[in-house]
Parts: sequence; structure tokens; C-alpha cells
Amino acid sequence: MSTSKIAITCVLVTAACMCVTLAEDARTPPVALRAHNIVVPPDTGPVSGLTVVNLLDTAYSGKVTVKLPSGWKADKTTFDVSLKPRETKHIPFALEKAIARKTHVYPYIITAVGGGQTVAVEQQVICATSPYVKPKIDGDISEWLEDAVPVTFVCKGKKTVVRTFWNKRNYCLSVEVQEDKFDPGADAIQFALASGKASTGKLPNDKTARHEFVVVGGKCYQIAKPGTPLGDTQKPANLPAEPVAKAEVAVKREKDITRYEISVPIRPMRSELKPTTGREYRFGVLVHDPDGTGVREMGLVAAPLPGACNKYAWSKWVGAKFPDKPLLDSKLEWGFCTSIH
Ligand SMILES: [Ca+2]
Ligand SMILES: [Ca+2]
Repeated sequence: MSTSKIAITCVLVTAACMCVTLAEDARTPPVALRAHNIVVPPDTGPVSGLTVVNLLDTAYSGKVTVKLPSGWKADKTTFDVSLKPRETKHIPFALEKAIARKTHVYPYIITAVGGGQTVAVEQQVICATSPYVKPKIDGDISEWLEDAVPVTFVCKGKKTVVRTFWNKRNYCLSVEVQEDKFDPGADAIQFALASGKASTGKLPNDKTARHEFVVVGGKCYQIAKPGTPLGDTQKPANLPAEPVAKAEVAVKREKDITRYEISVPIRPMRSELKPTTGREYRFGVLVHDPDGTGVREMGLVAAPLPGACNKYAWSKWVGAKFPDKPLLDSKLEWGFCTSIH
């Protein structure tokens, strides 16, 4: 195949997901490619990976190559891949040398040559990690600015920034929501935490694997625990009468930004999250802004693959306005670390 003829044509640019698919022609690409989030600071030598999805009803075999940021090294960067029709495979590799950047976003180019086509994807891979810090939950997020990794996404021109911490007692997050109007009774943050091995099922009798929370009206409520049939999560549930014991929430509004600072006890989630430095877990955030942008999905930052939406990804609750379409999964790769310094 002649790669010299490849006109690098941008066939898909989704600003919000910061990924660009570069394809040589207008044919349907045979595979979809995605690099996993980096779940601990990259200069600590983490295991990382790729996902390759065969989009065809026929078998695929090809060579997948990942071009890392300059100066980075991995144990392996070229992989022979054979996929059955519609099969998805995860390919691990270890970063042996990497240099952290202040932006915490890393450009990868992933190329698959096979089936008579070359597919090249440029992806801005995010570092998605929670340093060990105990914040003061008071609505002032200054302690997050130097010590947490911001994950930023844009929905209808409005910015959202999510940061996470963990410590002995709590899982903590701060969310900055740019919005024209703040309605304390309706604007909300929904977030989910699960084991690093968890995935979302596709059938109503499959069970949830996540702890799921809603922060609204200055309180934090738990709306799902592991083991609930997925079908039940789609009947809008009343929020529990009592908020989560020992959870803390502070909300402050400044100009057009609403700032949430949230902590929930980590102990009830210990068996799923196993919080220790270096451990991977799953995390997701939805922002509810019914008087503005509607539902915002953090999943957009992680270059979602085709088929990443799942109608069971998030639990419905009374008072929330969910779109009719399925949402992106609530289980992004995330990790516990000690510090980003
Ligand atoms: Ca604070
Ligand atoms: Ca709003």
C-alpha cells in the first residue's frame, strides 16, 4: 500500500473530544482506535494501553503503531492485531520514559495499517489521576489549583473543569461549571465511581458495578450502589430522604462560574475502589444545567469510541432532565496517585 499517497484529510473533528481522525479516503475505516487515559503521572512509568475495535463484519488483521509525544519511550509501540468481526481488543504497553507537561494533555498519533487501508488518529490523551490531598470543603478551590489535575471539557461553548483528590477518609472532587444562570434546586452534579475492572452491562438484568451520587441543593445523595439491576436504574428514582452521612458539599458562585467542592466517605466504596497509590479505578461526571446547556458529559474528553454510549450508563432520578439518547459511559479510566509534583 502506498502511504505516500495519503492525503491527511480531516474527516472528523470533534472539538469537545479533542480527537481527530485522519483517513486516507472516504471509505468507512475498518477499525476505530483509542488510547487509554494515563491514570498516574506519566513520568512515574505507568502501564497504559490502546483499544482497537473492528468495525467490519469480516475479520481484520493489521499493524497498529502508536507515536508517543517527543522524548517518550514505551516497552512496545507496534502491535500485530487480529480481530474477529466486530471484536474489541485492549492492548497494554508500559511507558518507560515520559515527561509530564503542565497542560496534563499528551498528543498521541495511532495508526492502523490493514485491510487495504490506513487509519490514523490523533488523540489528545488526558492524565486522569487523583493526588492524595485533604481539601477544606468551603467552596474556595485554591488548594486544588496547583495540586490537582484539571480535566476540561466544553459543551455548547460553556466550560466545565473537574479535579479529583483522595485521602484516608474521603473521595473528593471539585467541579467548575460555567453557566449563565445557577438554579440551586435544579442544577446538579452527578458522579460515579467503580472498580478498575468494572464495565457497564447491556442487559436490564445485568447488575450495576458503580457507586453513583447526585449533588443538588447543596446536598449529596447516593442513587445507586453496586448490585442494582440496570433496568431499575432507568426508572427515575426519588432522591433518598437523607443525604450521604459525612458527605460535605460547598457551592459558590462567582461571575458566570458555579464552583462545587464535594467529599464523600471512601470507606463504603473501599472493596470496589481499593484506594492505594497506583491503583486504577473508574470515574465519570455529568453536569446537569437544565436552564442552560442541558446535560454535559465528561466522557467526551476521553475520545469515546463508536458504541461508547450505553443507555444504562447513568441512573435516572426525579427532577433531572435526561436527553432521549443514550449517554457516554460513566466509567472513564482514572487512578490514585500520591502527588503530581
Ligand atoms: Ca477548599
Ligand atoms: Ca444552570
